[in-house]
Amino acid sequence: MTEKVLAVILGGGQGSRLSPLTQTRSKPAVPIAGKYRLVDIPISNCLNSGIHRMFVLTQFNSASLNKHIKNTYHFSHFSLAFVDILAAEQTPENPTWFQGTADAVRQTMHHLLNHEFEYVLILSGDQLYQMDFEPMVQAHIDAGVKVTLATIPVNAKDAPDFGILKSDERNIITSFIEKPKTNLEDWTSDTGPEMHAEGKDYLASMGIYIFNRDLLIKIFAENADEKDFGKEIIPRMLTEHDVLSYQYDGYWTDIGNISSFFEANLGLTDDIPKFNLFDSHHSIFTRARMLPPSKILGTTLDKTIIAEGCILEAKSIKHAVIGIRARIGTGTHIESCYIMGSDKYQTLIEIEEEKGKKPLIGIGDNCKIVNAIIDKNSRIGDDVEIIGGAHLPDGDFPLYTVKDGIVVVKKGAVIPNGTKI
Ligand code: ADQ
Ligand code: ADP
Repeated sequence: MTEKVLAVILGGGQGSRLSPLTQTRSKPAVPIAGKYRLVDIPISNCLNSGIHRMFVLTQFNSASLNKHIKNTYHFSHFSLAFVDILAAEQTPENPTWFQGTADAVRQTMHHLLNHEFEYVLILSGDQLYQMDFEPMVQAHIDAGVKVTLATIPVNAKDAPDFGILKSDERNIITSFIEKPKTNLEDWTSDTGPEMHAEGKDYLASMGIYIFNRDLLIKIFAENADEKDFGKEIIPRMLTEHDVLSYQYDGYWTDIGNISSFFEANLGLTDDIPKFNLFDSHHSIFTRARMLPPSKILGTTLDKTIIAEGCILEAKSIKHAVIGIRARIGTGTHIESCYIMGSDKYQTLIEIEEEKGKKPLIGIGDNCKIVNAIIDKNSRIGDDVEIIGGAHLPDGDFPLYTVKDGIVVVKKGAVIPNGTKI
């Protein structure tokens, strides 16, 4: 696998769907599950599948992404392994940013071609799943095809958000439509009895592709105006080649917008989470930070995961993900929240100096926070109420954004004592 496959992780376009989390950082650097970043998921899946050479394509490069990759993924000098970030570059031939998923790969192809490989595995950067890519590569080789798509059964509600396809008895795709809005009934497939029982009658593209090296070079040479895999390249491939559908039946979810990101994070607190961080065969890797163990004083905790280095004095924390170095003051209630934590601790001297002048980093005393994402390094004062829910209309404000009833407090925001949202 290591020598045959090169992975390309699509790190995100404008990132507007995950805004404001992507206002100051690139999408792959968005913190997830208390201590990881989005990019750790596809990278870990590759490493667990024996794929050790990866490019992360990103629209804009951020200090945090570089630092995270540089500090996390260290390989032996004697191995071929690497994780390299390729940010959209302006060159005389390419005066613009990446115009779409295929354009991103096209514009960085010259970097890929410096390496030896037979297959390119193209992955999205905003999906939560633990998939072994080896059987998919093997199925691609065994079928003798030049393009393979990973596919997954979905229900009628989700189908309009995906590329939907139909395939024949050899799993060769016979038709494909990107995000169908009408005539869904024409697109049902035989997804198997278990999937039908769950109402998952449609076969969706997971946005995960394998291309043979030569074919990818040819595609880009011949069709310079095609910018997107789902909209343009895949539909055309069907007319020219056998394209294999590799059906995956494990847990997989897109986390490209605020509500799916929020649900996926809170889903980690389920009794048996669908995305299992405790599975040693599918470890998710991240930066080893050498943080102290979390300290909890007088807090009632329920259905909560807590990362390292936190100081929690809250009254209660229920159904929540608490990220690294989070500090939560006495008398505070937290429910259904993702608190990302912070990048540093304040020193005792800083705390003394700032006390009474501005809220400290973290969440103050006697607050009530429900249905919210609190981005890193924010300072939430005392007696603050942030109550998200269906009653709140969507909107973007200087300190926070509301999307689908979820309040997202922006990175580094200072929320004064007594604020009510
Ligand atoms: P979408 O997820 O809607 O559909 P898209 O927005 O093109 O597709 O993004 C795919 C991935 O590429 C995402 O991780 C995104 O962040 C990244 N990306 C997008 N534009 C980029 C750019 N300019 N530079 C770098 N990265 C970029 C696709 C397929 C569907 C399929 C779904 C499954 O088109 O057919 O069903 O994925 O999620
Ligand atoms: P993120 O994408 O996590 O929100 P950044 O781009 O700010 O954040 O980078 C985060 C990294 O920068 C962290 O790993 C942390 O070490 C460092 N960092 C950020 N802010 C500070 C700070 N105020 N003091 C020290 N280090 C910081």
